[in-house]
Amino acid sequence: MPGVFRFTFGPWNIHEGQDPFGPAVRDRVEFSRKLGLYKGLGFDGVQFHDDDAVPEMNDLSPAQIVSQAKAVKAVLDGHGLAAEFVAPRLWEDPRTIDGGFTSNDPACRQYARERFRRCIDIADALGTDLIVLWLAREGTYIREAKDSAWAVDQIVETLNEMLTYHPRIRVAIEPKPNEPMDHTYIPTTGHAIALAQRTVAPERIGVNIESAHAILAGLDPSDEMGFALSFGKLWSVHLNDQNGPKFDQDKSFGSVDLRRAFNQVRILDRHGYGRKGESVGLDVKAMRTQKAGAATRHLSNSRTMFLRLLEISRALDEAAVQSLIAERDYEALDLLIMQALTGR
Ligand code: XLS
Ligand code: MG
Repeated sequence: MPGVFRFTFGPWNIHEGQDPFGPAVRDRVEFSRKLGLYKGLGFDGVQFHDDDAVPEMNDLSPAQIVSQAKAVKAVLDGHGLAAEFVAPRLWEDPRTIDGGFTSNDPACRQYARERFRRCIDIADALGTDLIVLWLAREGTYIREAKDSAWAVDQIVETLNEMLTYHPRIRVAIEPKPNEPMDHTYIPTTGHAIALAQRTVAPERIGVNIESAHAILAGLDPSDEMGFALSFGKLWSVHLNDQNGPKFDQDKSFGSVDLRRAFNQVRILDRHGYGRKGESVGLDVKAMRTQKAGAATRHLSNSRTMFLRLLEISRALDEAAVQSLIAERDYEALDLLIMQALTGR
């Protein structure tokens, strides 16, 4: 069964252009204005950080948080948009300097768990059962700073607490090997899926695979996706592109390596991705040099490339592909794919 594709992005993907070396270069676009841009760009769903939905949530009571999130849900409904997931933003607060769940300070660990619970409440109010968990600072700059076995146990215990806190919530871990940390504890899809097995509800832990994160780990994103698909655990994707192992670039999908992008589209399509309600998230950022007026083009361009590569994948002569595979003539198969990608 072929895939069914609906597209999502997060408000952080319309970005002011600041980087670690320089300030914003574009005006801030208000969240309410961003919501008005989704449909025109070809997107049907919104990915949230908890405080994208409820800013300053640390200053609010749990009841106030839920009521603000419900108000956001009404605005989403008005735009015909759905919330795909909510992710706890656990990397900006002073209490998460040394990580959240794996901080060496018990009071900081407590804060991180509390924040996770509030994030789950927000997801509930926005009408989604999916939480994405990017373990941003759950790692170290130097190995001696934390005990890595203890750290993994802390993550398992936290997940157990959350799975118990809400009986239906599902958590898609978004693995990333580094940045901001030197090393992060759950760096790959395999780690995330192994971790799931240690929780009280393994069937409610899956993954969100980001192309760039897999590339940073030296892995092929489409094979990572295939691994997760084989386990029935691919619940979201963050498609983008990345020029080698350096900082996380969030480049437009397909803009570095078209064939690598093609293979991501192909594996998703061949395994009916989207038929259980999964979305195609595009975690892309406009270049810092981009002028404000067109700083949403990276989103529509990424979607356009996805759909173009989907067309190419579906138009391949499958009989020819199968016969080349049977003959083990991979040189001819290589050429067939390159010809398809170059339009001849
Ligand atoms: C950062 C991540 C982040 C997550 C959501 O590298 O991609 O944006 O997708 O928390
Ligand atoms: Mg991401």
